[in-house]
Amino acid sequence: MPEYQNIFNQVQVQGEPEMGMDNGQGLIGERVGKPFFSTFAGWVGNAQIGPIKLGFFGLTSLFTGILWLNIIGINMLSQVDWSLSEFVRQLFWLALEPPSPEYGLSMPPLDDGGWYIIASFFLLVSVCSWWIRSYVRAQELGMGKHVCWAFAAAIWLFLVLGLFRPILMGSWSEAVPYGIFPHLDWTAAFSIRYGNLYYNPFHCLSIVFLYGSTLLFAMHAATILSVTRLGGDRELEQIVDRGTASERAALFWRWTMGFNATMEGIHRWAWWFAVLTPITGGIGILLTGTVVDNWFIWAQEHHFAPSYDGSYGYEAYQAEGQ
Ligand code: 07D
Repeated sequence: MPEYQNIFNQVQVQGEPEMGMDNGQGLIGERVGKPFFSTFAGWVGNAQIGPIKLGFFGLTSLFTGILWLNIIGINMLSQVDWSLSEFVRQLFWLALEPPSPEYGLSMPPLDDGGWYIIASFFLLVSVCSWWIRSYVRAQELGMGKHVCWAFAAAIWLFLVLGLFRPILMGSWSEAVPYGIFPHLDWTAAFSIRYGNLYYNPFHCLSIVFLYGSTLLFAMHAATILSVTRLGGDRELEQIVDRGTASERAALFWRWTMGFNATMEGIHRWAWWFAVLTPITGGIGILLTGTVVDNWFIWAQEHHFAPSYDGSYGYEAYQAEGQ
């Protein structure tokens, strides 16, 4: 009887559903849904689906999240005269836009950003409830709070984009529109309006950590997969029964680049790289328009971008001011 599964071993063992530890807190009764098995899920992870524990914050999060999505969808439908086929055809271009600038931080009419504010309020409640849920779930299982704090880093960038920066700029019109292409157009317009975001050093840092995360993820995943035939993916055995797998993996990197992470340390590298992506990104966005009005000129002032012959950029800007 095979006792272990991975992506290369598609023999899926199915028995009584695993209900997990109760941790002495009587949690089992609060979980909902009759567990079932999915062969497809088993190919990419664990074959058992459910039960799930929703609780107060889970339900609040789902409820407000669905409200947010529906307010956006119904507004978009109204923009195409309630035609379902046009809604589908134009979906990628449709948007629920933030209020016009003249309303500042006041409540605008429903059809000029009012629905956007209401939808955003529900999204805020939804995301925060999901964060609380991640904290409480970890607490009840006696775990560390690493997932919650990593999620909080993403929420920091989300709050900077939709709440903190608009408040500092004095207008909800600064927030990001809801819509597939419209939110991408917003990033391009934002970049151009503030003199090219590539010259924002925090955008640079955020990209370093974003790309760095993918590189680390690939290195770690490849390292572990390359020693699965020696049991390297069997995490419990690797801890209690030291074998040749992770030692060999570690040696590979020490011989390849002179340094190797440890089994614990590699996960700290991964956590910090991932978390620093939105932390640095949020700092960059918060500074844009509030402290720095033009990143290209900022970069020229700090000898980070070249000034060329003075016919444009910083020199031209200074000459204009005289
Ligand atoms: C967005 C925030 C957390 C999200 C949460 C989720 C819901 C509900 C709904 C399931 C990801 C909320 C929940 C919405 C879900 C359902 C139904 C995290 C987010 C909590 N850039 N750029 C970054 C690159 C350019 C611009 C970061 C590269 C141009 C702007 C990242 C390039 C322009 C902003 C990055 C490039 C421009 C960014 C995002 C290349 C014009 C930001 C990090 C190669 C297009 C954001 C400082 C992240 C930022 C950002 C990468 C180019 C504009 C590193 C690789 C020059 C306006 N860019 N960018 O983790 O932080 O996002 O900037 O050209 O605001 Mg950029």
